[in-house]
Formats: sequence, C-alpha cells, structure tokens
Amino acid sequence: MTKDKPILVTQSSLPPFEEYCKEIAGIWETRHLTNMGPKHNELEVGLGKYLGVDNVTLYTNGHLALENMLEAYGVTGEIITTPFTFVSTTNAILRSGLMPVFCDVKEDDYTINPEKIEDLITDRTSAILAVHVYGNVCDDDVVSKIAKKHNLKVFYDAAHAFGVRKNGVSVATYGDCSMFSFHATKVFNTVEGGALCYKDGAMKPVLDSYKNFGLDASKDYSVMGGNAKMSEFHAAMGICNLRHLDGEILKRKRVFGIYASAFDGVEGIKVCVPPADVEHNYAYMPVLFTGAFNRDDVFDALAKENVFARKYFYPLTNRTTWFRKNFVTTQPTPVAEFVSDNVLCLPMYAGLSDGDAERIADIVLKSAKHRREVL
Ligand code: T4K
Repeated sequence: MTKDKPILVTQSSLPPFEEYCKEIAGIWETRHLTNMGPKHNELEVGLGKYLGVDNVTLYTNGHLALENMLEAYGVTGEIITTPFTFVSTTNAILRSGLMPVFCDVKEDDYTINPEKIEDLITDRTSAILAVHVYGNVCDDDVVSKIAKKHNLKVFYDAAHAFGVRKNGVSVATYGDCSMFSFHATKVFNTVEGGALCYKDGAMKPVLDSYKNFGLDASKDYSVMGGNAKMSEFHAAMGICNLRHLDGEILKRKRVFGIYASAFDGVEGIKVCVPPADVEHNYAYMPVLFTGAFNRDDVFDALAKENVFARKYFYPLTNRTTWFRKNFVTTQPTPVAEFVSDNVLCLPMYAGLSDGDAERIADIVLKSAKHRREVL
C-alpha cells in the first residue's frame, strides 16, 4: 500500500497478456478484423450462455445499443425513466426523438419506484426504461405488471448489472430487452462494447441490421441503420475476460465486505447491502452520507490522501446544463435529488488490496470526526 500512487474509483480488469495475444493470433491468418467475424460470433454465444438468454446482439458500446434498441422496437412519444443514472440513458431517449418522463427512485436501492409509475402514464407513453443502477435490481415483477396493464414495452438499462441474478434468474431475462455496457470501467469489459439481450428471437435480424447500416439478409437496406459493430479485437478481449469473470466478482465481493464491515452500524453512512436473494456483481461501492458526514467533505478528505472517489451520479440527468437550457420544467424526483447530492462511489475493483480498502474506510470514518471538530 503506497500513498504516493493514486487510487482511482476503478481499474479495468485485464486477462493475462499472453492469453489475449493467443486469442488474437489467428486474426493475422484470417485478416478478419470486424463485421461479425468468428470472435464476435463466439462471444455472442458465450454471453448467451453466461447470461442465460437466447438472444444477444453485440454493439460497439452500450450507448449505441440503447439508441438502436429504442429505434428498432419502434417506441414513440414518452418513455418513463429515472434521472439517477449516467447521462447516457436520458440522452439515448432524447437523441431518438423521444421524451423522457422522470420517475423517482426508491430510497433503499435507488432503482425506479414502481409506486410512482402509473401517475406518469399518459396516452403518449409507449415504454418504461428502468435502470439497474449500481447493479441493484429493479422490481421487475411490479414494473412488468404495470407495463402489461397499460400495453407498454419494458426496457432495462443494465449497464451496471452484468452477471447479476435474483432468485437464480439472470436480470438479462427481464423485460422486452436489456442493455449491458462492456466499457473498460465495467465488471465485464471488451475495452469498449455493449450488448442487447431480448426475449423475441424475431428481433435478432432487425437489431443485427440496425447496427450494420440497415443491411438485411437479401443484401438490401430495409431500415435506416448506422454503424455500431463490435470488432474482433474487442470481442477477443471479451472472450478472455469472460473466463476470469467469476473470480473477479469474488475479489470485488471481498472488497465490499471490508467496506461494509468498517461502516456497519455507523450513523450517517448507508451502504447498499444486496438482499439475500440477489447474487450481486459489486460493480460499484456507493455510500450515502448524512448527519455527521458530508459527501463533499469525504470526497475532499480522500482526495487529500490521493484517493479519487466519484460522485456518480451528480448532477441528475435532468439537472445538467444542457437539460436546463432545453427544458424549463421536469418532473419532481426528490429522492433521486437527495441521493445525487449525498452519494459517493468509493474505489471498487478486483485488484484493490485489503490494506487499501481498510485505509480508504479509515479516511472516510475520520472525515466525520474532522467535521465535528471544525463545526
Ligand atoms: N447507461 C449507464 C447506466 C451507464 O453507466 C453507462 C456508462 C452507459 C449507459 C453507456 O455505456 P457505454 O456506452 O459507456 O458502454 C464512465 C464510462 O465511460 C461509462 O461507460 C460509464 N457508464 C460511466 C458511469 O463511467 P467516466 O467519465 O467516469 O470514466 P473515466 O474515464 O473518468 O474513468 C473512471 C475511472 O476508471 C478512471 O479514474 C480509471 C478507470 N479506468 C478508466 C478507463 C477509461 C480504467 O481503469 N481504464 C480505462 O480504460 O465514465
């Protein structure tokens, strides 16, 4: 443990160098670099097995996967979503010419509050796009029931929820379609990348076409697609990382355990402890600070010690400069606002040592004492 080396909020998982080299070596024979090559296809099959779904389409990143999903499913008008997420979720809705309608989140896990959804439904609503934020699982039973009653599509931004299961069932099976991000900062990465997992097999050629300029099986262009294909080098990284994923999640779980026990019972610190029926992926380490603790003070105290936590997700997506410039009003979401103002994501990654996690927890705990002395 060295205080000189900065500790960042996360650190990408990488396979052994030799393993990746071996995985890509064949590409020098085939010269097949992109456009749905063998690595791409192998990863699609591997992910289907790992996530327990029949239908997977890979993308160049998670954001374009979201945009392709909204377009391919033909949703219109208003989409009910939450503002406590990365700006990508809201931007995907807006960039698709749709209107986000913001629902508040639950106090316990910051996912969509299903009790607040029905009041937001109008005759223009066509879908719900909920977010498994930090890998915390949305209440799909209730969300889907409401959607069925009002004939709405159900989409999940599952960017944070790779590998998460509830009652043994993968969250990738929820709703009509779920998006996963494979960005370098995610539990499972392909450097850049993403995927859609979906129920209806008939959507496979449609989604495959949207990501490839609209090209279809008859070599015609039947939809107005773009370019969102995953390259062979990215897919090869995914194939390697998938082999090591369970071990990486176990290491993250250990880091979570160190933080959780250091903060256990401390007034003013709230950690999201996964419910017993959830196999979590420990993607992030969000901690909510109140009372003797102040989020910004904790952030500063850590930065002074060369530890760089992040204020994911501040500002809310409906409080950004762009959003305020373009929209005069937005739906009130007081819980999301409170969480956004008080939550901090502490460093969380498989390679974080026990000693560093203990030191970080210690700095956090001492920052409250410091604040009391100052006051
Ligand atoms: N929906 C949700 C809910 C999302 O969270 C995201 C992405 C998306 C949709 C869209 O998915 P993608 O299109 O990205 O696949 C990061 C990521 O760029 C973004 O993928 C992620 N969410 C968002 C929450 O965080 P930054 O601006 O925080 O990244 P950056 O560069 O500051 O990196 C954070 C830390 O990660 C660094 O301090 C060190 C470490 N890192 C970073 C990179 C880039 C590495 O160890 N290796 C790396 O290569 O946005």
